[in-house]
Amino acid sequence: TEPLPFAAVDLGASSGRVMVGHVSGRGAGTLRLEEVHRFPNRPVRTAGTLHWDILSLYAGVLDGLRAAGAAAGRAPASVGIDTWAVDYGLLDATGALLGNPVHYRDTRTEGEAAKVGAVLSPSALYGATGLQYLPFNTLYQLTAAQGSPALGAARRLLLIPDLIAYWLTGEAGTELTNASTTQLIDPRTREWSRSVADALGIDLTLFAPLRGPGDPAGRLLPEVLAETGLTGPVPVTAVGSHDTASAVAAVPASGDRFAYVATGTWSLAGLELDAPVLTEESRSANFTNELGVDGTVRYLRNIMGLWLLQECLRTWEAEGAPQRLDRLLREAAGVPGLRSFVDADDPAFLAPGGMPDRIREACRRVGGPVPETPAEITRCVLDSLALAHRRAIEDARRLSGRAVDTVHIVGGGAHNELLCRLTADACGLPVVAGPAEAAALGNVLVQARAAGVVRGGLAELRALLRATLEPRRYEPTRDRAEWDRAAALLAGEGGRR
Ligand code: ADP
Ligand code: LRH
Repeated sequence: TEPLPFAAVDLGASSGRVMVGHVSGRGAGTLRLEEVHRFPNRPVRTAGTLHWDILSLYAGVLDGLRAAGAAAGRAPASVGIDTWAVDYGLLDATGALLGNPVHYRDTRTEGEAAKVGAVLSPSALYGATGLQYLPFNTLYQLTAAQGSPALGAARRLLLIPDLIAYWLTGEAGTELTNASTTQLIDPRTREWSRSVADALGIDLTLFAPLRGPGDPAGRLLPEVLAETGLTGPVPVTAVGSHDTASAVAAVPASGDRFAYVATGTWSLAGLELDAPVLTEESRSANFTNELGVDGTVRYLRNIMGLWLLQECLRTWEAEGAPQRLDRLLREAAGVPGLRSFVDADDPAFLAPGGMPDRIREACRRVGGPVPETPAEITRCVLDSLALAHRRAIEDARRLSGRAVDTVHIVGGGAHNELLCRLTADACGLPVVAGPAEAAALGNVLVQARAAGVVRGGLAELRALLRATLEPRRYEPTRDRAEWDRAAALLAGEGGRR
C-alpha cells in the first residue's frame, strides 16, 4: 500500500502544468499533490488569426512527464490530461495536424449565431444541447470553418486534451465531459445530437468514438517513453478532460447544498445537478448544462473571470508600468469598495487588448466614478466578479430549485483572499476556498479510482480531499445592503444593454 504516483497534465488558458498526485488507499486513503513543471501558455496571432501554440504546449507536456518520472523516482502509474474546453485540432488522412488550433477568443465566429439561428432557433438548440450561448462553442467554430480547405481535408477532429492524448499514445478518442462543450451532445442521453449536427451540416464522423472519465486511453508510445526517459508500459487514462469537469470533481464539499466557483481565467459559477435544466427560463438566463464526472451535470454560467485582471496586467506591462499581483491586491483591499463596478458577463470583454480602457468605458456606462489607478481598477474588477458570482449562484438556485448553504471557490482565484472575501459578502454565504489546483486533483483522483487505488463515488473522493486539504473559510459580513444596491443597479444596466 505504498502511495502510487499519478501524473496530471492540466493545461489552462494562462499556464500549463504537470502535477504528480501520490495516492494510497491505506485506511481512509492519502493524497499528496506535487507540482513538477509549469510553463506559460501564450497565444500567437498570425495573419490575423489568434492561435494556440500547441507544439510549445506539447513540448511542455513532455518536459513535465520527464520531471514527473524524476520526482517520483519511477514512471507514473498512469497519465491523465485535462485542458480548457471547446477548441480542437484537425488531422488529415495521414494523422498530420492541419494547422494550429484556433483560439476561442479569435473573432472568426462573429455573426455565426445569426447564421445558425436561421436554421435552428435558439430555443430548439438549447432544448437539444442545454448549452449556454457562447460565441466560441465548437458548433459555431465548425460552421465558421465550413468550406475552408483545412476542414475539407480533415478526417479527424480532436478536442485539445484528446489531441495531446493522441500524440502521446497514437489512439484517438473523444472524452465525454469535454465533448459536451461542443454544443453537439444531448445532455439527457449523453450521446451526440444527430439532429443538431444534420441540420447544420456538421459531419459527426470527424469525431473519434466517445470515451468517459476512467476509461483506458492507450499507452505512451515508444517515442514518448524515449523522449521522457520513462520506462513503460505507462497507461493513459481518460479523466474529466474538460478542466472545469476535473475541478468540480475536486470541490471538497460534503452533501449537495453547495455552489462552486471555479476561478481561473474564467469564473465558472453554479451547481452540480443530477439532470440538466432545459427550460426556456434557463436559456434566457444563459445557463449551461455541461456533463461532469459520474453522470453529473454542471449547471453554471461562464463569467469573464480573472481574465479581466490578467489582461490589465498585460497592458500595464506593455505600457512600461508593470504591476506585481500581490502588491496590487493589497492596495486594492484598501480602496473603498463598490464605488465602480461593471457587468463581468459582458461579451465586450472577451477579446484581448486594452482592458483598462474597456473597463473604464464600462464604468461610465454604469454611471459610477471611473477608476483611474491600477489598484482602483483591480478593486473594480474584483467587486464586479463578486457581483457576478452572486448573480450566477442566485439564478442557479432559483432555476434548479436546489438549496445552497456554502460556496466553494477552487482554481487559481482561491489564492486571492480579497476575491474570496468579497464573494462571501456579496452572496451572504460562507466561502470555502481551495484547492487552487482542483483540476489537477480531480484528474488524479479519477485516475487513482480507475487503477483501483481508491474506491467510491464523488462523495468518497471528496471525503479524501477533505481529509487531506486545509481549505480557508470566509464568513460573510452581515450587512448586504450595499451589495443589494449594486446588484440592482447592474440588473438595470443589463436590461438596457
Ligand atoms: P487557468 O487554469 O485558466 O490558466 P488558474 O486556475 O491557473 O487559471 O488561475 C490563474 C489566476 O489565479 C491568475 O490569473 C491569478 O489571478 C490567480 N492567482 C494565482 N496565484 C495567485 C496568488 N498567489 N495570489 C492571487 N491570485 C493568484
Ligand atoms: C476554463 C474553460 C471553461 C470554458 C473555457 C473555454 O478553462 O474550460 O470551462 O468555458 O475554458
